[in-house]
Amino acid sequence: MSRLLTAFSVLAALVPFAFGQSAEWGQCGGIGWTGATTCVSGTTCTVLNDYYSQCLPGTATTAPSTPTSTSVVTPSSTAGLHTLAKAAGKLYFGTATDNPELTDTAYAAKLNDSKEFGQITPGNSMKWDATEPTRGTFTFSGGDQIANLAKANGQLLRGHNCVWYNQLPSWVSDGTFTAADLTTVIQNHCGTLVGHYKGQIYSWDVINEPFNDDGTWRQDIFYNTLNTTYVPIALKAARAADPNAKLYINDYNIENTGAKATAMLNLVKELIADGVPIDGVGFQCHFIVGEVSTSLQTVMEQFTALGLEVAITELDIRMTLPETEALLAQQQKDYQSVVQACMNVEGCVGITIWDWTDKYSWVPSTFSGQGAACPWDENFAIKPAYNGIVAALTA
Ligand code: 9MR
Repeated sequence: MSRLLTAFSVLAALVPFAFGQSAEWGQCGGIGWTGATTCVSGTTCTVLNDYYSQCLPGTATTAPSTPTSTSVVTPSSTAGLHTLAKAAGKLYFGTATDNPELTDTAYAAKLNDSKEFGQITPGNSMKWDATEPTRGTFTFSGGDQIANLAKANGQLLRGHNCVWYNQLPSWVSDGTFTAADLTTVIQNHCGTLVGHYKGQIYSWDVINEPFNDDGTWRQDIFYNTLNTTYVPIALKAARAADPNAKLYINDYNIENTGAKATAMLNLVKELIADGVPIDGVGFQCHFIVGEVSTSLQTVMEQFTALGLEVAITELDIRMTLPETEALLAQQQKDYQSVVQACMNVEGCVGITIWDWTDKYSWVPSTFSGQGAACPWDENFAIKPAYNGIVAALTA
């Protein structure tokens, strides 16, 4: 390995500009890497592991050293995560994906492996901006691509999502609506979207992220125009459009007991009391290494006690880079404990990770300096986290 790196450095030194320079956060070295090995000014090429060096902000105080992390990880089971989840009585182990990634053939090959993933969620292509960019004009090509993939692979499909404050086209987010008008807009959007995929979807995130972290309602176009009534309006439209799809409300930071989880519980109780269709609550589980919820099982049980199902819908566990052996070991424990919480709750139907590889994780572009949140690394090699999941699925 050090011989490889040395050869690389010599080559890079001889032709310093031959490959151009990598951008901040870009790759700048590692086994098999043939791109740029120098970084733009203000960043330093830092060895994160044998396979990946990255342009991190700042100037190096010492030369990059031989990495201590990432010995090759041997899977503790080769059965596949979905196969193990099924054997343990769950409906699925799945992953989010996104349309641009599907042109990466090595990525697609793993995604299509239904032993590993028995369920997929489109990360973006069923959202409002993608499906109804102008009022009354629907475009389903991106969503259809993922739906067709799920069908071809025999994977369950999770619809994501009907009503969310984010990724709205401006005609919705900046529109001026009467309550009656926005009611029609929501009914038409949810009805047409859910209706288009009728019979193809296991569950829909009908409502996504309705609450602020303090448990108050998020002030968006829907709440500001319709107060809380937008929730039953959307759920009823979805039910009418596909009576067999499980209808969910999905959110983050409801994984710990507290104001936000309580707000969700109260909403669900009210919906049930009012006879509004609601089948499940999704726990996104975007966590940080060393800080995963310790009350996830307890909160989930509060919802299953009401007769609902629950699911882990967007699991990833990020860390401050660079990754180290210690962080990866903690991440393994964290993945194990989160998956174990679902295993311990009968009504927790399955677990979805928010993409399986660090190569396509949303984390680095959202949280500067953080990443490595997925169970597979950027080169599609499993990380210790994978064995943490296996341990929970086979406990
Ligand atoms: O993974 C999605 C990413 O590609 C988008 O840029 C982002 C924009 O908001 O949305 C990401 O997915 C989010 C999901 O739809 C809802 N929960 C949080 C997810 C991560 O941001």
